[in-house]
Amino acid sequence: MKRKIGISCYPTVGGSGVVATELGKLLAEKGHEVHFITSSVPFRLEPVNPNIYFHEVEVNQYSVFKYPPYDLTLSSKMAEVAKRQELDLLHVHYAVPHAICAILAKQMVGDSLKVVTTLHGTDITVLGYDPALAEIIKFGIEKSDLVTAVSDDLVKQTKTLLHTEKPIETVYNFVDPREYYRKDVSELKATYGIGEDEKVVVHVSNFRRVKRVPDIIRCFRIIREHVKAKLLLIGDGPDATLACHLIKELDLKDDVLMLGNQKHIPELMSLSDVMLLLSEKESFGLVALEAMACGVPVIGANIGGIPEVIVDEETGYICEIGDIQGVAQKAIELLTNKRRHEMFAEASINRAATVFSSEQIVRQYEDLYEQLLSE
Ligand code: GMT
Repeated sequence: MKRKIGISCYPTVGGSGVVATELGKLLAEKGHEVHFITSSVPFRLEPVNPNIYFHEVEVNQYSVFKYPPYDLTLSSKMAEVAKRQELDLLHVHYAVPHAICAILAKQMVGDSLKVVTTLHGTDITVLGYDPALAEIIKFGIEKSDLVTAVSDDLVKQTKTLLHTEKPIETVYNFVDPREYYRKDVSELKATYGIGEDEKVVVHVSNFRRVKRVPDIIRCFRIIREHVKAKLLLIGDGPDATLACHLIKELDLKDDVLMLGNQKHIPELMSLSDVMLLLSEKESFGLVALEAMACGVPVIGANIGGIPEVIVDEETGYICEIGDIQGVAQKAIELLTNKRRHEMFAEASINRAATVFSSEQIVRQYEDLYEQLLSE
C-alpha cells in the first residue's frame, strides 16, 4: 500500500543522513509520498521526484531565548506537516532529538500518527553514557511505536546500556547498486597523479577522534615501505589538522591526498584497492559497505557492527583496535597477492549485493511500516 511518510534526520554529511535520504528517495521511487522535515535540504537529495517534498525547519531567534529552540520548532513543524499532509508515520533517525520531537508531534496530532525510530549509533554509544541524556534517550526509544537499529551489536548495546526491554529490530544499512559499483576510472587515477603501478589505500570518515585517523596514517607509513602506494583521505572534521601534522611529521606528504568532503564516492572507491576503517566506535560502518559494493576489500576494527559487515578472511580482515602492525601486514598481503585480492573483491561485491541490497532493505522497512499501520 502506498503510504505518506515523514522523514527527519541530520541532513549534513554523515552515514545516518545518507541512509535516511537514500531510503526516502527509494520509497518515493516505489510510489510512497515522502516528506523530509529537516533543518536544510539533505545533501544527497538530488534527483527530482514528484513524490518527494521538503519542509524546512526554520528556527527564529528571539532575544528571550539563550538557546534557539530547534527541538520545539521541529516538533511543531512535524505536527503541522503531519496534519496538513495526513502522514501515516514519521520515520526519524536518531533518538535525540528526533524521536523525542516525533513523540511530541504525535501528541499534538493524535495516536493514528506512528513513530518509527532508527538508531544509528552515536546516540547510544556516546550520548547514552551521558547521565544528563540517558533518561530521555530511553524515553524516546520506549515511546516510539517501532524501533530499529543498524546492527545486532547496536541492538545489544542499546538494551544493555539503557536497561530497556523494548523490542528493537535490526535493519542493516544498504547501498544502491545502480550507483555503487566498480567503474572504469583509469583516466581519473592519472588526473590525481597516481601512477598505473601504484596501489591506492582509502579511508573515508568525518575525522572525529573515534575514527582513529592517526592509526590509518601510521599504518600507511608501514604499507608504503613495502608497496608503491598512495593514501586517499576523504572527509573532514576535528582531527583533520592533526592528520595534516602527522603526515608532515612522518614525511608522507607526497603520498597522501587529503581530499576533504567529496560527492563522487563510487568513482573514488573505484580507483582504490583497499579501505581501512579502524574506528573505536562504529555501529555499522556505511563507508565499508560502499567500498565493498565497488569491489574494495576492507580491513576493519573488531568493534561494534563492523564484523557484521566484513567477513574476516573472506571479504576483508578484522583486526583489533590499535593493532597498526597487524593491519599493515594484512593490507600489504592484499596489495601484493593479486589472486587473493581478486577473490576478496568479488566476495565483497557479492556480499554487498545479497545481504545489503537497497531493494531488500527498503522492502524490510516497508514490511515493518505495514505491520505497524495494520495493528
Ligand atoms: O560515524 C559517524 O560519526 C557518523 C554517524 C552518523 O550519524 O552518520 O554514523 C553512524 O551512523 C552510520 C549510519 O547508520 C553508521 O554507518 C556509523 O557506523 C555510525 N557511527 C558510529 O557508530 C560512530
